[in-house]
Amino acid sequence: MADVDAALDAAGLTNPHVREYVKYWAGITGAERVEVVGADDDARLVQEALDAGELQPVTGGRTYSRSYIKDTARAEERTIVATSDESDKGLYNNWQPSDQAKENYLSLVQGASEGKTMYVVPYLMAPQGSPLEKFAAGVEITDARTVVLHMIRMARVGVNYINELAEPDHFVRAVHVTGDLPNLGQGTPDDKRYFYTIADERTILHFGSSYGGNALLGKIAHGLRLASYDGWKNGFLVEQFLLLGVKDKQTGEVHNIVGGFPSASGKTNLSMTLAPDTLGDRYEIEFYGDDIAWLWPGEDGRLYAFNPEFGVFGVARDTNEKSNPTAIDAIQPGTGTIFTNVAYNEKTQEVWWEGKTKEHPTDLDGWLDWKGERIADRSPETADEAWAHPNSRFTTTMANVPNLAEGYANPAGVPVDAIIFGGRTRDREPLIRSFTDVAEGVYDGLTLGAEATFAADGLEGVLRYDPMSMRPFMSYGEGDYAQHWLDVLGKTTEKPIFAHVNWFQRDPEDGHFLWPGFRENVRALVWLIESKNGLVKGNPTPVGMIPTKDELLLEGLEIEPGDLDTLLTIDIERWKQEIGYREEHLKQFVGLPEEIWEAHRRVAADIDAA
Ligand code: GTP
Ligand code: SPV
Ligand code: MN
Repeated sequence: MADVDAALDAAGLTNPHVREYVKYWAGITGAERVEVVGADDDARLVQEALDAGELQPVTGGRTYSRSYIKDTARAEERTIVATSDESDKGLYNNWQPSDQAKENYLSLVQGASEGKTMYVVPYLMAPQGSPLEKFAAGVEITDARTVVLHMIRMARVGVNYINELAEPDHFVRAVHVTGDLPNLGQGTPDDKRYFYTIADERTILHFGSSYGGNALLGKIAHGLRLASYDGWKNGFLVEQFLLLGVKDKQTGEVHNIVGGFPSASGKTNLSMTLAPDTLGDRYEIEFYGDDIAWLWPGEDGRLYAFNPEFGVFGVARDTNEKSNPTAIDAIQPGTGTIFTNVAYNEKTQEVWWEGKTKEHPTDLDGWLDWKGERIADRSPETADEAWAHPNSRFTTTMANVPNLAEGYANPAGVPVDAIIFGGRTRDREPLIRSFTDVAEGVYDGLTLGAEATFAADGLEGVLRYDPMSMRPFMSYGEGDYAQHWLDVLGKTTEKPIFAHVNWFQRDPEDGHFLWPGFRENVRALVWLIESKNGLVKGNPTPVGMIPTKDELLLEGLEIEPGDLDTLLTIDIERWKQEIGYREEHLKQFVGLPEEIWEAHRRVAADIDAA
């Protein structure tokens, strides 16, 4: 048994409630040692992980980690929100009574960390001094050293964040036990993985993974899922949103945009992007956040937002000098980046993923694929398999992001000028359409329909609705969620503009993307801001304003004229069909506010009349 008191004393962890919580779980899991960690421990822990073979070295002081082969993405069907109130049950949150969840968890983790170290990771998911700081403190306990190293990059980590809480008992208890990964029956009827959020007790209990959102509990489980429940009860919104500023270098004006796109649909890329060369003299994108935003009505009547995270857990695939030079800079030698499930060269200590370069390295010597298998030994049958897992990622801390906004850590947050939704939609959705009515904006978010991606196990390509991009992170009922959105925005006097964007429309014949995407997406954002400022009029349609060709800044854009025409028009027949699908979708939500139904009927009637 670990001498928990000695470990907590040595680290100067004085908060009595945290001490009690750590002791309780050390007893249950049977951890052999307890160690409190902070950001200062990073270099030592990296070295320990290298020595133990948990990480491999990558040139320039970076590292590589390979997760268990069946543990490479979030497992949505194993993710459960539990509370003591059955009216919290929604369509998507896999609700369970909390007693049942806690009992099952206790049986799973009894003695499960025997012989291991239990790391205690105190963290804060907010800029210090924020009005929402009260909801941001947490303590993850984990039996995986690589999880600690990710947390240090992704969150503010240190004992100071929990020793002096105004309410010492008000922190999130986040328990992570890895489990015996090769024997958990992943994806079988006897699956032993459970990822619980006990929302009304501010407790997270995860078992059976050491990957991403399943294991770095500050990020998705606290920062998104649990915090959205806190937000519902306390008057703020918590969303899977990027947060960026569009800076006009000529006038010095900055307009801030939040964007909800489902997992692996372009939030990191957009928030880190550079304006295309032909617009670069005029516009600049400032990075605040790429995955989560907390939003609240400010005293001046505007909507405010901040990013609770401290780093970026970005999809590696197709990240290259052309698509995202900023991201490439953020993962250079000297950044301390951890690469996960990409291909690795054990001789040269380099990494590679699909789309990093056009062709994979020609000299196969030393290369291992994401499963750790030697590429040079592949058989003709496996020769064409991807080298990197599609959900392979890089983890880098915020300070490495070259376009980081100066005020990213400002506790006051930034005012939000626009809210955009988007996803992978192969037809129907134009490049961008904008609207100003709040109910219509919320309605649009609730009916966000997109193709699922590889960021969740086994779902790639399935068309599904993903309200506000929150489907996997929803913590309470959708009707209440919609009402909460209306309430929060109802408290603002200066409303943001809304837009729906789509970078992923395809040619029905050959499947190519009609829009070149990536840096070119800035053109659509600039149009949106000009439209908010009344500088462009747009072309009115039943589903919002879309840009005319003259209004979009097209200089230097390479695109087929026919493709551009398709991107800027509405297929009314296809939209009529969509309205029927939406009706079925929205009917599933218990207690959907009448305002949302009214918005739906208005849009439907306008489409019918078109
Ligand atoms: P999560 O971290 O899972 O929430 O994902 P995300 O929304 O931040 O997605 P990210 O920016 O990492 O992009 C996911 C994938 O989409 C990557 O492989 C990108 O290369 C690709 N992608 C991003 N933007 C575009 C775009 O404008 N066009 C095209 N064709 N692909 C894009
Ligand atoms: C997502 O899947 O939306 C992510 C990555 O941001 S993970 O942390 O694995 O959830
Ligand atoms: Mn995400």
